Order: sequence, then C-alpha cells, then structure tokens
Amino acid sequence: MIFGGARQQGVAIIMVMLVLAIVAVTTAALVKRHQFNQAMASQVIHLGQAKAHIQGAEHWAHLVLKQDRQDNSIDHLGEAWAQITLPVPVEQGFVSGRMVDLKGKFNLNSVVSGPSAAVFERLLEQRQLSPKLSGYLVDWIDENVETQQGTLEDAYYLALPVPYRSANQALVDPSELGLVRGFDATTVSLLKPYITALPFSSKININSANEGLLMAMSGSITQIKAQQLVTQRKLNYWRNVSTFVNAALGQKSSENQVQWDILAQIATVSSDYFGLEISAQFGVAKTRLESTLHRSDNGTVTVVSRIYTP
Ligand SMILES: [Ca+2]
Ligand SMILES: [Ca+2]
Repeated sequence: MIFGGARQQGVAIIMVMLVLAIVAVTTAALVKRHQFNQAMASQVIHLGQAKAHIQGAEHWAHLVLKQDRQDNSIDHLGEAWAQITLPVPVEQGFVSGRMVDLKGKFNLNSVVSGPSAAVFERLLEQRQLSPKLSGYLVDWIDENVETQQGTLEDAYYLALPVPYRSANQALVDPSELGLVRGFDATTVSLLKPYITALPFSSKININSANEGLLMAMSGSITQIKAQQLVTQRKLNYWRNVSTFVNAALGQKSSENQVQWDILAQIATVSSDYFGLEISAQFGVAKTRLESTLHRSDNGTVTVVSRIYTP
C-alpha cells in the first residue's frame, strides 16, 4: 500500500510536470501568435493610413488642376500643379508626390497621323535607333493587318517563340511598346523620358516638352536651338504657338512656310492630360499610386487609369 502510494504520488508529479510543460509550450505559442497578430494589425493599420493619405493627396491634386484651368488656359512648368512635393511628414508617416504634363511628351498613338510620325522618327534617330521602328509601331496601331510593303503584319508576330498578333488599336500604356517589332526593354527605356500613350492623337505642349522632344518636333531645330528655347521658356513661358514657332524657325516666310505650318500644327500651350505619382510611407507599409488624369475644358478632372503598388 505504502509502495503503491509513492508510485501514485510519482505519477501525479509527472502529470503535473507534463501539464506545466504543455501550458508553457501553449503560452509561448500564444505569445508568438499574439505578437504576429499585433504586427499584422499594425501593418493593416499603416497600409490603411497610407491609402487614406494618398486619396487625400489625389483629391488635392484634382482641385489644383481644376483651379488652374479656371485661372488660365495656358499650362507651363511654373504653375502650382508642376511643383514637386518632397516627402512631407504627416502623423506617423510621410507623403510625397509629383505631377507631370503628359502633353509635354510624345503621344505614341499620334504616330498614325500626319507629321507626328516624322517627330517619332527623329526621336528614334536621336537615340541612335532605326527610324524604321516608327513604321512597325504604325502597323501595330493601325486597323489594317498589312504592312506598307503589302506583307502580313502578323507574319512576324506569329513566328515568335511565344506567338501573338498585333493589337490594331491604340496603346493603352507606353509599356506596350515592348511588344512591338523592333522594340525591346532597352529601346523602351531609352525612349521612356519622351513618350506617353494617350487615348487620342495629340499636340505637344511646348511649355513642358523636354529639350530632346523640342528638337524632334522639327528637322530645322538643332540641339543648340532647342537649348535656347528651353532657356528662353524659363524666363518667359510661351503664351501662344506662333511666338514659339517664330523663335524656333524665324518669322514665317516663303522659304520656311511648310516647316513653319507643320510645327505650328503639332504644338500647343495647353494641356489636358496629366500623370500623377504619389507615395506614402507609414511604419513599414509603403504604397504608391500612379494615375493618369484628364482635365476637360471647364476644369473637370477624371481618372483615366489608376495603379496602386503594392
Ligand atoms: Ca495653367
Ligand atoms: Ca495594323
């Protein structure tokens, strides 16, 4: 009996120790899980804060663009919308943003219309790329399925290791250029500072186009002339197209009439498409918004596309 009692006691002690061990392991697991849940919760809260601030900044950008159209119909880099917002500290985070004038870039979709193809060819040549690429882009966008040489556009695309067909419609995003014959990632990145993809063929805003694009706008604009035009613009933005064309090519005369008219035809001082980039960081949560905005003549701003990363 005595012996049996000691054994029972021993079993009881082992049981207690076992229970204690289980409790310890469970507690550790619970603490770990609690910490994980807490981290998850703060990540979700931070991401929510970042998105809320981005939405606020986006709303503010719309108001700035609307006000700008109410104030004037000329758009230039000295205006409020063009000012870059460096990271601004807000409660528990940072928000930064910038807006670019998409009319100050070459609209790839305008390559199918008249003098714009020549602008794109000059842009390609400036970057030591073949002007032939312009023709491949035209075939990619135009409705028909034959090249200008009479062959089938898709003969090239269907022979690729991963075959596909040409879009035969306007590009939605400039990155689509990478699918077009002759354009690879390097080519696209060389062209990136100069190009955009807008829904309609469009003119180029001479108050925001960079030096390279100004130069490509006419075969008669040299690099030195383009630099002069940018310097001149910083002192005094272009208020109308004819003042710009006079500065670029000289007064209209019988000698320069054709180039003068072509340059005037593709130039504008007013913008209706803008690219907005806003970044926000709260804790470890980083969010970035890239959107394309359209502004109508009365100043109404609508979102054409919106991409969040992550
Ligand atoms: Ca303006
Ligand atoms: Ca086509």
